[in-house]
Amino acid sequence: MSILKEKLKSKIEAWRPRTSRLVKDYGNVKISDVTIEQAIGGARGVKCLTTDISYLDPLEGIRFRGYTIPEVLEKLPKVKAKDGEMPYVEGFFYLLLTGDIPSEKDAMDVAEEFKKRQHVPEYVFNVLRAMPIDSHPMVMFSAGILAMEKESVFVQKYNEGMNKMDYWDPYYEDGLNLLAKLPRIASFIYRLKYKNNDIIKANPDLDMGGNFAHMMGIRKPYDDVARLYFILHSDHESGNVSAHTGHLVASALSDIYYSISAMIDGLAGPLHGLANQEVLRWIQGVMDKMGGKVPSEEEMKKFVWDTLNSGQVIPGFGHAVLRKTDPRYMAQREFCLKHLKDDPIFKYVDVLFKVTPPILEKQGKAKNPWPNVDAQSGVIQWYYGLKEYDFYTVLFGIGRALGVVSNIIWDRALGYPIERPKSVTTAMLEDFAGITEKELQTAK
Ligand code: AMX
Repeated sequence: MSILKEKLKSKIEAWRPRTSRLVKDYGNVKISDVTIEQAIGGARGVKCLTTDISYLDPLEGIRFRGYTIPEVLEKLPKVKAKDGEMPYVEGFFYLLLTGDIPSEKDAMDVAEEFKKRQHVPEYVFNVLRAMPIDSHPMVMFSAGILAMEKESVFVQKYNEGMNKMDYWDPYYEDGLNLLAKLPRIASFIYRLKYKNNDIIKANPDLDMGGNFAHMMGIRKPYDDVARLYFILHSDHESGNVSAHTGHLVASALSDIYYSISAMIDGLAGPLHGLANQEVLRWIQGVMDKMGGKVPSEEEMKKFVWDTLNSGQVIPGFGHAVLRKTDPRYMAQREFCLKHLKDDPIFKYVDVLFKVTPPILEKQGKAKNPWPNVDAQSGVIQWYYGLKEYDFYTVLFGIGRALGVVSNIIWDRALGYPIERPKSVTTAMLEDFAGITEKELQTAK
């Protein structure tokens, strides 16, 4: 058994009594109320999911297994490659799954596991080649993942008959098999779609981030960009659309391939992961109008107001939970200030950072006027030559899969049941509100 799996097994065994005790002895303790606004408004703030992989504080931002982003970047084993300053993604996955900071040996052991599992069956590429070349890359990514469903170890073991307590094991096998293949599938889509089908073979000596950069055909330090990007986008607790979708689908014991394909579909919405491509599209629109010149603050304010006045959102700003600047934004901003501070698009992003929050505050609608992760990520990709911005959400998807796979393995390990919240009707809500039949008739 690998170091990671051995460690995970002991963690699961130690954790199970805590969950069982809470359900058995304290199951009736109330942790949240639900208002009518929450029942209609997307369950915002209702505490009804459990995860230990990450926690999102509205003011502090995300912590992965209790560690802030700067702590994660500082504590995890760093890539030894020349000029590398980012940690191994594989070591980060060890942290997500076990809750412990890995030693370098632990991280390298996971990297070896990923290398062993990275081969993608040829039929996946055939499926992708058969799709219309103008399909959105997120559609292709989701389809490529789903095409591999027949490889599921869980389905095979389940059909043979297995104990519920052991479900996590084949989910772990499926999860690692899938994660190891995602960079290959994603880079294949990129090269097929945008680089004239000039596919670059994997380099078995490289780690996940390094190999991804190699297969994309983008030079250093893009390997570090990939590592940072995958880590930052991995997890944002359980309630966001992509994480929740993955968890929900897997709760029906649909295997990892179904769950992660569905997760990708949820991520593809413009209010969620697609916002990173929308940010670049918005900036490009402004650039066209400005003839490439960096707008002054006054000029940028006008563009922001024009977008708002036409009833559209400013992509990359606002958040359902956060109430301050996203630390994932800040980590990428720091990277930009170090590596590309004179880049024209970074200057656009910088001016937007200054002018947008006060405008959103003045407009008074958005509960959080501050930038989120997506406001900054596209500019880095663009700078390193990845200018096909409809591909950006695929990068987000690779990262998000790390967190969602970790969550799903733990869901099965702790025996979380099939998810089934309860709906009510509008009439029931009116009844809760004490609105009488007479009032309803008068309102007509
Ligand atoms: N620009 C303009 N209006 C905004 C806004 C923005 N960036 N953010 C929120 N608002 C508006 C909402 O559309 C809503 O308007 P309405 O009352 O007319 O429907 C109002 O402010 C209240 O919304 P909220 O409670 O502050 O936000 P929410 O929880 O409903 O939605 C989010 C959160 C992220 C979808 C929203 O802020 C948004 O649309 N942002 C722009 C898209 C974006 O950047 N998405 C990426 C988020 C991060 C991620 O998941 N990757």
